[in-house]
Amino acid sequence: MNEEHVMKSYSLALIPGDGIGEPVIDAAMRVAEAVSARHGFALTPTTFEWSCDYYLRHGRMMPEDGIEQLRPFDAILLGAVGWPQTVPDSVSLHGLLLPIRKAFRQYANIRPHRLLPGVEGPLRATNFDLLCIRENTEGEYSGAGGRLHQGTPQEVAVETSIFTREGVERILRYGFEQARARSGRLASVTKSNAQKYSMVFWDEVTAEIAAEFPDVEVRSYHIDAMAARMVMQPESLDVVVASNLFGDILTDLGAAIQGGLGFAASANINPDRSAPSMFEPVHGSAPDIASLGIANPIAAIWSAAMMLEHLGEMEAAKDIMEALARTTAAGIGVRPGGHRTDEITRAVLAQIG
Ligand code: GGG
Repeated sequence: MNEEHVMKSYSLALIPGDGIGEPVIDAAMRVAEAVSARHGFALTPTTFEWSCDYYLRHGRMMPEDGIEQLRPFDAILLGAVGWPQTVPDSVSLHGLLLPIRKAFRQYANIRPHRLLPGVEGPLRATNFDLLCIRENTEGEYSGAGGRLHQGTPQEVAVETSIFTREGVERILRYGFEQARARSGRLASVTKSNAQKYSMVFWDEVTAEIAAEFPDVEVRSYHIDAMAARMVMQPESLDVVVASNLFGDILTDLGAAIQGGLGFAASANINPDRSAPSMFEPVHGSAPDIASLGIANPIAAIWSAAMMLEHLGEMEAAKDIMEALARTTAAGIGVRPGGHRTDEITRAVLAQIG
C-alpha cells in the first residue's frame, strides 16, 4: 500500500486594504511562504479587496455577509484601513476592522514593543521588552452614542464607553496568563481617579483576578503615569494591560520607542479559537508615502510571524523573527525611507535562505 504524506495547509484570508496595506501584505506573504516551504506546511491565501475603494463602488467597506465569508479561514492577515481623502476614517474603521474584531471575539490585541538589533529608538534605554495587551471589543470603541440637533448651536454629541464584567475579566485574565508565562509582572492601566465608574470597576476586577494569580506581581497605573514610565523607564515594565482606547494610544507610544510604526506588529487574538484571529501591522495606510514604494514591511512581516505562532508553527515563526533580526542588524530597514519595500523584503528572504 502506498503511504501518502498529506501536507498541513492553512487557509488565510488576506485583506490588504488601503494605501501601503497592499505592498506590506505582499511582502509578509512572500516571507511566510518561504518559511512554510522550509517547514513542510502550505499556506492557501484568498484575497478580499475590501477597502475604501470598495466602499466607493459598493457603499460599504465589505459585503453584508463579509463576516460569514471570513469565518471558515484559519487566520486573517490585514494590511491597513483608511483613505480619509475619500472616506471618513470613522466610516472605514467602523465598517471593516472593528466589526471583524468584535464578531470574531478577538478580544486580546497583542502588541510587542522591543528594539530589533540595529534599530535606534529615540530613548537612551535599549533593553526594554514590553507586551502591551489592549482590550479589543468594547470600552471606548463600543460605538454607543449619537448626535442630536446636528448642525445647530444646540448640537449634542454623546459617546458612551461600555465595560462589561465578562469583557474586563477575560482581558485581565489573559494578561495575567501572559505575565505568568513571562516575567511574572503585570501593569494594569486606568484613569480611575477621573473616571469614577468604568475605571474604578476595572481596578476592582484587577484586584479580583489578581487573587487567582498569587504568583504574578500586579501594579495599577494611571494612563498618564504609564505614558511617562514608557519613556523614562520602559525596562521596568513587562506585560501592560489597558482598555481599547488607552491601549491604542499607549501602543503608538510603544511603536515610537521601538523606532517607529514600521516596526510595530499586532495580533487580534480570539483566545478560545472559536473564530479566526487577525494579524495586522499597527500602522495605517500612510497616504503620504503610499505610492513611493518605501513602506517598511517589517511590522507586517513580524505580524505574519505572530500568525504562524498562533497557528502552532513555532519554528517557522522563529525563523522569521531571526531573519528579521539579522536583516536589521545589517542596517537594512532600520531608518524610514532608507530602503525600498522590495529591498527590505528581499533582504529578509535572503536571510531565510
Ligand atoms: N493596520 C491596521 C490599520 O489600518 N490600523 C489603523 C487604525 O486606525 N487602527 C485603529 C485601531 O487599531 O483601532
